[in-house]
Amino acid sequence: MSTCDTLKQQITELTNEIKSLQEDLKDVAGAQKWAILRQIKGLQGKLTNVENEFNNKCKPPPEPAEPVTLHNLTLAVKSITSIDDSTEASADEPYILVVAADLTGLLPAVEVTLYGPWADVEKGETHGTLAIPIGFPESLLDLLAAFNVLRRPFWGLNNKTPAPIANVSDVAFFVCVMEHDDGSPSLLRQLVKGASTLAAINGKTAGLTKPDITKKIKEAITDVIGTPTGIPNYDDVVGVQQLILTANDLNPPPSGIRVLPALDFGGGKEGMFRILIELVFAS
Ligand SMILES: [Ca+2]
Ligand SMILES: [Ca+2]
Ligand SMILES: [Ca+2]
Repeated sequence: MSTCDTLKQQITELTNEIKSLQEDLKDVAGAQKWAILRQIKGLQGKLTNVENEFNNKCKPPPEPAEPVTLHNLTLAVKSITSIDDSTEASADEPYILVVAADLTGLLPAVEVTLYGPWADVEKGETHGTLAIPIGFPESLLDLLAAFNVLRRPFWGLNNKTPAPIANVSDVAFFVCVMEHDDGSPSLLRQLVKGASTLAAINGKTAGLTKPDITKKIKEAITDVIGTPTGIPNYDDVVGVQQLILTANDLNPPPSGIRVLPALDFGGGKEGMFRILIELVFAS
């Protein structure tokens, strides 16, 4: 008889013994009752020990976890809507910087993608990004970008290739909305990229957890985003928000395309803008 069979038998015997003593309780009183109760308590202790031993030695190994299916996907800014305009006289010219960080490598990788500025955005208007036609020659992209805000993905980090996200905590995304005046959006992009890359690498080499590295990146962005990049009228910060994905976002819907919940920015004198982010599954 195997150890497990022996233990199983002991469990049955102890359980039956306890049951029959509990039956006996009905017919007795006083000291006799207390004696039986003590006996039951002792047997129950033994039963627990045997059950624990059985569970440790004899439980079948857990089923291997379902292999996680990784999907290649892109994330990009789909549109910007002016809910309320800024207090300045002329139409707004919002632009967006998206900071994307992959925290999985030995050293984290960071890219910052610039969308816009959109010229002449009035209250109530929605301006979309232009989806790059499939097979569009890469050599002509800059030409296309001269007249349109392109829907270049901010994920994968090469602004091009769909890439998987195994776990939502493996990545950190921040969306920064600016209002263009005399500043330089491309210079600000470089400043934000430098600061957030440094924060990510410092956090990683200091042994911080992914959520703590994410916090450090956010602090670095907050510190640098208001840097003047042109005079006399500095570009204005409308807002900075973390884009948080849920595990469910990573499951492809039947259409393969998911628009994430809207992100609203501002509400003060720099206006209020609503940003939509599109997640497209390539596989
Ligand atoms: Ca302004
Ligand atoms: Ca402006
Ligand atoms: Ca300004």
